Amino acid sequence: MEAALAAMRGPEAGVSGDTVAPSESKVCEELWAAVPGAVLVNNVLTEAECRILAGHVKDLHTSKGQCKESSKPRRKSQHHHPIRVSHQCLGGICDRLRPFCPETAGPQNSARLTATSTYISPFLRCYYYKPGDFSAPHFDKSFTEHIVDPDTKKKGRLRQFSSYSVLIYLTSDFLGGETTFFHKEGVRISKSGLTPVRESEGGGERSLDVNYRVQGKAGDVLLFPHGNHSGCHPNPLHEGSILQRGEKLLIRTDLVFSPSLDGRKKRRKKIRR
Ligand SMILES: O=C(O)CCC(=O)C(=O)O
Repeated sequence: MEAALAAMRGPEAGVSGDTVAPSESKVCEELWAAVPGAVLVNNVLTEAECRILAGHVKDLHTSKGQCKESSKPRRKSQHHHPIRVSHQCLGGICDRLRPFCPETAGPQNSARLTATSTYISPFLRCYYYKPGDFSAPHFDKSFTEHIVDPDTKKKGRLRQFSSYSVLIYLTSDFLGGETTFFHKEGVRISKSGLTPVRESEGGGERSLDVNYRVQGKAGDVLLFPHGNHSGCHPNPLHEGSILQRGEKLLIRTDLVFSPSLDGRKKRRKKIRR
């Protein structure tokens, strides 16, 4: 996986001489209206790159076996295995996606995208869905990293956090399996804050009101907001809808932001007032 990602170069060329020309998808205005902050970018990866990465995702699933339900169930279904790669191997995809990424964590949050080559989290969740598989409705959680005092081990200020999910679609030849966003007005949320209550009561996704469906194709990348940091876009309720035919493979990661000194000063001033 690491080598396949490292082989991806900047926007001008993919592997085996194929060129990529990432561009905002035609559906972007509609998508943004339904899910503020979301952007679908087409042609970020070439077909060859998708084939190679999909092969690695499948190998990972073969070597690690079936995804187990976690002992602390977060969702009814999870069809991914996580892996950690180096920041260096993500340089090519960072270059290709940069023009489509938000500068700050949210419209009213001044935290800035971390350095050019490290703003995509190297923690990758590799999904492999087969017919009948789905990811139940949920909210994505922001990861946070604090400065830790080396002596006391106490957590200090926030060093960085994620506020966007990144879905890299690797296959197209499937039916169903959309990334579906729901209206969340009136939906009761579980104590964890990550799933609707109805899911655990057995109602499932069928009781939710669909807001927008994204049918990602191989090479497309979907960015959408997540977490609950102040000043960020609302966190959309979504699912990986049930796959009817074929195989859906994708890699999910996050965009990472660093709180700006300015933002911290402003917050301190507000507190003092
Ligand atoms: O499979 C999908 O389309 C969605 C995956 C998902 O919901 C997630 O990674 O948070």
